[in-house]
Amino acid sequence: MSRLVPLVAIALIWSACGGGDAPPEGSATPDDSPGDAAAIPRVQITQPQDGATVPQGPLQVVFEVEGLVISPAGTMDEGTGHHHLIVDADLLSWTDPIGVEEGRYIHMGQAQTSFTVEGLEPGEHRLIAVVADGVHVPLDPPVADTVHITVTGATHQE
Ligand SMILES: [Cu+2]
Repeated sequence: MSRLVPLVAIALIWSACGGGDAPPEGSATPDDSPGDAAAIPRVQITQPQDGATVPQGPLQVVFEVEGLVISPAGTMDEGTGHHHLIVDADLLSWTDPIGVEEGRYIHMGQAQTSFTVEGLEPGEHRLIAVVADGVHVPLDPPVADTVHITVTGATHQE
């Protein structure tokens, strides 16, 4: 019976974002574009940088992409997606919609390119950026980045 829980969660995410009944179009696109390696989409967390030590307090996380267009949730055009930030948690699936959990699984559904994380305790933390499509399914091939940071407890000690 526990299988029902994730299904319900997915259904809620779907309806909450105005997802309609767009049919999947898995194999409709012929792969006739070899030599496109330079255009592979990528995302990078540009702030904070990997390995950074930051003071405790609100932390602005900034995302930059190449090779795709950041669009609001619900947009299903090819080559578009929106940012997701996963704080101290794992991406649970590359093929299912990313869930919503305050402070852990965060959707930038209005095409934001930064997000301010609050409440990080002193210590090590991991931030994962994932770009997903209009219904929150991670892009294929994956567009993701991970940074590890350390939050210090002592602020303004200079
Ligand atoms: Cu999303």
